[in-house]
Amino acid sequence: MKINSSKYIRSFLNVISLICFVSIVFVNNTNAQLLEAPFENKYYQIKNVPIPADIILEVGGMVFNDKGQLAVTTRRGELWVIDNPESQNPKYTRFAHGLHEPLGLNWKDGSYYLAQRGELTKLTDTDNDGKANKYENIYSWPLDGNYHEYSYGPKFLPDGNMLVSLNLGWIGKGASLSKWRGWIIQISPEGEVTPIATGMRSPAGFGFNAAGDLFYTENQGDWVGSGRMTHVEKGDFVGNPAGLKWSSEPGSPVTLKESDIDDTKNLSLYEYSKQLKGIKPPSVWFPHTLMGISTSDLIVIPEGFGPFEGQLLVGDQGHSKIMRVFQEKVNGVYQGICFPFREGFESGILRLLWGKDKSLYVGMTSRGWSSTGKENYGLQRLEWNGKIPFEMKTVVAQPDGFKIEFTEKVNKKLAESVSSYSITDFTYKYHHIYGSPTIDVEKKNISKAELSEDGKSVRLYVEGMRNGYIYEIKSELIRSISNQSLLHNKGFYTLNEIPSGKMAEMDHTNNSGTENIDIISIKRPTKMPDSWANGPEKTISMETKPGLKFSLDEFSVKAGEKIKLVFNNNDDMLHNLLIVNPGKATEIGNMAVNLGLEGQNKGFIPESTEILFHTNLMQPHSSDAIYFIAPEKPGEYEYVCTFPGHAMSMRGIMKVTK
Ligand SMILES: [Cu+2]
Repeated sequence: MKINSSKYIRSFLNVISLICFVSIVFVNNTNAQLLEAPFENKYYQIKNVPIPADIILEVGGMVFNDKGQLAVTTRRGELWVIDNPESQNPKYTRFAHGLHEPLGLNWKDGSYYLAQRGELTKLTDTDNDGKANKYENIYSWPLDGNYHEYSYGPKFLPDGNMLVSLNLGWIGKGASLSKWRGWIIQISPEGEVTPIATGMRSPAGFGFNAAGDLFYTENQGDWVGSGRMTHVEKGDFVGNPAGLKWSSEPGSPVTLKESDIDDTKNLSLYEYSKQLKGIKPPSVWFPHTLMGISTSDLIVIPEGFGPFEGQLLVGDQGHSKIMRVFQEKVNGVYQGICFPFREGFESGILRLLWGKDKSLYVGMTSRGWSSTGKENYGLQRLEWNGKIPFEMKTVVAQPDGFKIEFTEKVNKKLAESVSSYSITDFTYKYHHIYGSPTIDVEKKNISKAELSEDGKSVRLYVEGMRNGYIYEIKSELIRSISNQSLLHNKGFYTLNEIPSGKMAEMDHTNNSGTENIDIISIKRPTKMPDSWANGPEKTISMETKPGLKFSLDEFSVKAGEKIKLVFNNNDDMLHNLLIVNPGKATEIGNMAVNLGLEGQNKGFIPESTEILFHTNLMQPHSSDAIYFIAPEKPGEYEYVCTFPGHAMSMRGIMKVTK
């Protein structure tokens, strides 16, 4: 194995200290997020694949070899081969070790192929002893050593060439610190490289849809308002400008330069793509915290896994859940809708793979990244029991609305009542800032709902359809003819193209989102009161530390003391800090999650008298200072970050003493 040893060590140390998955680690520990699991379990059951106690199976890649054995690479650099993974007694054999965080695995013609951090490697067992003895370097790419330089793949193209996706590094923003970081590149079996597309930030999942077109999934971050998936074709630029650093290199099919990209302030990526040629907006957005928080693998649903053949399943690392995606092509452009599908997995989902028995293998890891599922790693299977869930099966765009197809016949009276539905559209800003509030939120008027003759589809007539917006489509009051409620009653449709004819006017002036989410509130006193002639009596300096924690677990103040609290968000994700009454952190955290679409605009600060003071919702590497008088009543007050998913771990105690 050819590895530049000094870089290897440097990078390895960074891995040990790594703080986050693709820089977004929004765990959601709220119980609210798991309410659907018992209902989903009536149709899709999660089964454990036993893992021996001495194996730390932090899944990075998974593939079945031609003997039907399940092969798994781990973030610890091992490759395990598992016999009978569907049984209660699977047999694990270590095939290789000493690999550098391989986050992908494939198999072809008797060899494994995997992306280590710095190279594409072929592993072969030439003497048939069950262990790799031939390590071939197919191609090495340079590494800076930054912890965030994850590498994924490979995926095979029909012609035998391979695709690898390369994460950006993170230096307070996404940065392409070495060549082709932020790109998907193609590598031939002989090691010849062809760059394909850039604009990737954290491309943990990529693969092909049923038609064989390439898609990749992206995680929220700088220039990326929310998780999303994008159809990738050669020459595309898909959003994060850091990788454009290399667009002038020989072989680059991308013509845009980094300097071509403006920080648009108020435009969505879609709107900007209409102004600047060469930008590819996503086919489907996964609204942040509403669908998931860190998008991972994508895989086509085969026949025999419910009524969704040909659709896609997409994993979410931080929410330990799987989403379902239906896409259509309008005017040659992909667009479609995402729905919740199955939550409640035991750790953070990174990899999805179909078994021969039509069960879905789910490979998981959350060390340093966190996830709703509490385990550090895991391997589970998802089985379908043959029962058809009552769901919105597909949603297709119409010139003036949508057509929803259900998996069963629906109650006609409810289906034809417009009040059974609600539709709201919105979008995200395209800017250098991490994430985005939802902007231009508009509740739509549904003028008519028509049930089809077969009783399974409803045509909704929606006024004011807007290209480039994300549509939250809820069918809360719909019932099947057997009076069932929908298993999931909402989805998010990304409308890139309104089909034929009628085109709604786009209004570029109505960008009402709050810039930088500067929360104006008397509970956020950022100016020292004039009466504090001698300044604060005590200054508390708070930062973050890895694992979704504040730097201080507790601090003490005296009742009535004049306090300056400085919160320096030295992390690579968004955080806030709220001081709340004793025992109220969990309740306030849940209220923040329930703000839904409005959450980010409000800085995830709910309205409650239990909140005493709070900071802004802080961008990475920014700080906020607040001035307040400590409560007169002694007690153990709490402070908590209410960014969805953080509240359970990111909290501490403010002891107020006499
Ligand atoms: Cu936080």
